[in-house]
Amino acid sequence: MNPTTLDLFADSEPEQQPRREQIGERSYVLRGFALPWLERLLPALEAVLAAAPFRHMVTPGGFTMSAAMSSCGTWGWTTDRSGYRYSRHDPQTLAPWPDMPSVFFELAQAAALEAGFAAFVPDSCLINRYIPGAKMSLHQDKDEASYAAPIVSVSLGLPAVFLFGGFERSHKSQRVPVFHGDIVVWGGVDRLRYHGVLPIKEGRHPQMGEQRINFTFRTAQ
Ligand code: MD3
Ligand code: FE
Repeated sequence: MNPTTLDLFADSEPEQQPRREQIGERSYVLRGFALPWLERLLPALEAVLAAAPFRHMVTPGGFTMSAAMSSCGTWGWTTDRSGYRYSRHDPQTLAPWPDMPSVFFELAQAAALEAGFAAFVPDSCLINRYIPGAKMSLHQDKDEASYAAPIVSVSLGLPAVFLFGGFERSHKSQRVPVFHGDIVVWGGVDRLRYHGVLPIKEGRHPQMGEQRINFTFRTAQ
């Protein structure tokens, strides 16, 4: 290689992984999208959890969910023996759910835009905490008043494998690994796809410790 050829490569960047992976017609994984936001996101998460601590909720069938949950925003998703619903109040404290921190809202809106969904206005953020062994069985998100808005999911801490299924529970699922800082966005024709989370493997994340935290942003009303 002569010096002229070297100069052509002098300011080239190392090869980069694609930052946006399409997993469905209108579903994307945005790798590492949340990382630059964490410095603002984590203190805001602490404040929400101080007002609305994680708790385990019970399904209508009487099973205790393995993921612990909290919420912020106008509407919090809850479940108990009488069913799944969105509520303005935390059933444990009887107080309104904490306001959605502006950094949560801005991150969710920026991620939706990156995936082609303009003007996403989430009014609900469900916060799920998984310890090793915790999982979420295959389900559809169907408790919202409209399915026009996308859903934005932010993963922090230990890695997980998402099951990304079809429109019937029996359809074969893709397995999509997600890591600290990744965001998954889906909407449009993919809005009602079955999905779930395989049991979290043992491990310790350097910043988040022995847990995975997921934010699920939705427009409930
Ligand atoms: C659907 N939580 O709380 S969404 C839920 O990791 C929930 O805690 C997940 O499902 C969690 O209702 C985050 C997972 C997900 C990922 C990709 C999908 C759902 C999807 C793609 C299409 C449809
Ligand atoms: Fe879901």
